[in-house]
Amino acid sequence: HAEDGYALWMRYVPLDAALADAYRSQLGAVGAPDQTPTQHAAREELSRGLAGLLGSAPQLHADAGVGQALILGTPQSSAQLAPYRKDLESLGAEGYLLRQTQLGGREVLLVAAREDIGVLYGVFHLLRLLQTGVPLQGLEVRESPKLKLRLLNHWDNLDRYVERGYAGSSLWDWQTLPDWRDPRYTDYARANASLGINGTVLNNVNANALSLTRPYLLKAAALAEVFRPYGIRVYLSTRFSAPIELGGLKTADPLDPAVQRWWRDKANEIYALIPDFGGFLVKANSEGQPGPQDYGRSHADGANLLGDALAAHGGVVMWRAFVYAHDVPEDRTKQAYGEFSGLDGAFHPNVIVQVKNGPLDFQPREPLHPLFGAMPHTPLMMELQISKEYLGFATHLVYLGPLYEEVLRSDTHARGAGSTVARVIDGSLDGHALTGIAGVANTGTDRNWTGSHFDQANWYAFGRLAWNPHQSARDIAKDWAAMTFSPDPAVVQSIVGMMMASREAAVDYMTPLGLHHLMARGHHYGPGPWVAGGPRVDWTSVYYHRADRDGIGFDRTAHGSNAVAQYAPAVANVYGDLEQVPESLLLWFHHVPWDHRMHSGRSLWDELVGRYSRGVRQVQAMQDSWDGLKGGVDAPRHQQVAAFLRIQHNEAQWWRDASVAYFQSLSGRPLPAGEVPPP
Ligand code: GCW
Repeated sequence: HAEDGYALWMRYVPLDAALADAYRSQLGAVGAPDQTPTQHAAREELSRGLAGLLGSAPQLHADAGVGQALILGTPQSSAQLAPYRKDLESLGAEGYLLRQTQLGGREVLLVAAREDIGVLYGVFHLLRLLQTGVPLQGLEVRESPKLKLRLLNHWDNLDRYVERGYAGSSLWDWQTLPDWRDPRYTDYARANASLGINGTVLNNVNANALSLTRPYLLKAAALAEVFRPYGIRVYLSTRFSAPIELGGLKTADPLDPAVQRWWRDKANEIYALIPDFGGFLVKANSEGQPGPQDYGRSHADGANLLGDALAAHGGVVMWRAFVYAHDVPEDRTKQAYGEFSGLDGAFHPNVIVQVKNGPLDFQPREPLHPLFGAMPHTPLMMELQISKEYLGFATHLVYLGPLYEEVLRSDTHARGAGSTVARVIDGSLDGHALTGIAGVANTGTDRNWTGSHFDQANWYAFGRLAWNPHQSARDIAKDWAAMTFSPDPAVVQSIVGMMMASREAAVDYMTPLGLHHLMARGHHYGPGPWVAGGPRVDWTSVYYHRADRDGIGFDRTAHGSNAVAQYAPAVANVYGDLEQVPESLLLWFHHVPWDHRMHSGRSLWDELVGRYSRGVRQVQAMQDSWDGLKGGVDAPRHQQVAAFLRIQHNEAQWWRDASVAYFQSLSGRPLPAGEVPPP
């Protein structure tokens, strides 16, 4: 059923007749080798796509020959592509070329690559062009990924509960693996390959050591086999204390030879079962997880222990920088930098440090993480959250493309202006070959994969930006809307308009002007700016907003926690200066009196209330746009999105009213006229 969302952006529904005719004449007979599983996958996808879009499957020939209009392959697999060997070499192991050219006096379209996986990526690219109605005349596309590791991180537990997951249970049915390979695993691999995602960490970073036992490794090996033709490697989150829990050792001290031997043996066992195993992801000494500091060792000691165990096999360690201690001596946003910046250069070559986009925790808006640009001798990858833990779960329509784009384009100034986060993680700023990005997956067993139709866009946008972090969130939204809903330009325009405004709307009705972590305790859904007390001060809201009768905001300037000093001077000077800080981050960095004059001329208090109201109005505007799409979008999906928007509208008002009432109890100021309707 094309309307239930299962097909994601690979719906391949019939194109407009004139367009289909034009394409058909250019794509009739196809030469595509069928010797390897990846070649097979490319043929299958092409057939499926063309059959759906054009109404008839192409004639597929295993040998490229005369008269074929479309030729798929590598210089090895297709003799006709041999002259392109040098050119294709330059595109690397995963790159590809789409080119319309003359061959034997005839027009042909080439989907060519150095390796089979590039051909599969090229097929997905070609199908995207057809789905979005791009003419093939004179086509010349040269693509290769800007990042090496393009990964999903699943926070999936072995009992199939997904931590911070809002789309059902884990896709991995551990109980029936390895014998039963749910066809959905293949569709998962297709979806990822369509974006160029080339790895998946199967289990939660809050890891259960059992995932490293033989029965679970056999299950992971079965998944790896399903994913392999699609260029996707399997990785595992590891529990640092596994040598104790599984190996019966007395310690997990990284400098202990028995511990080192245990990890080496474990790595050997894994690679015997999964020869292309990707490596380990580790959360250590954070939120109660075990780690090297338990033995007085550093993060580098811990990471290098695992790195050394994997090195002989070509595996990598992704060591997370999301750490904070139990006793909070100071501003929590400063802790990761405090623990890691001094270790720059101390990590072994197959270790990469995985840093969240911002210094706190996946808030609707955060400044860039200060570690970006601060560790030039260490490869850093970025972790984004696709699952909307702090952004209304799967119910609220919030397109995260603009959030991702904002951090990627943020300038660290580490090597002067233009030292963007994108250039830190693509390795170009400091000359690193090991590069990467990870997204915390939003997938689950829900029929539509992500819990809502629009949350598919966040998986999509993450994947496209992982391939090339310099792309535009708006362009990506256009492709997604055309492929997922309708290529009709009016429909696309309206949907893209909704998507592009949606993130700022959520910021406005949840945490405007740089406020953060005001969600209800624990589950993080709905407002809780009053949350105080409890086990940890940095799990409360009052710790972050610091509102009182005089003002609001967290002073992170030199007069306060001085978190600004963790940034390069050019950045610190802007953020630390009340006159220069962007208003979007004002209360992240400053404690400001309620009567402070804002750019609008209004007082901070009036502006704050105004932002909450603007967020609600924006949701209303999304509802209006969506109502206008009745008939342009199929009824089942239209109805569900409309219902979710009603929920979002109610809850945006809930956020506004609860937040404004709470802050008013502190500010003691009247509501500005016309902003909040009387109850
Ligand atoms: O965002 C917080 C989440 C935790 C998560 C942690 C982390 C996996 O609330 O659920 O644990 O971050 O990233 O480790």
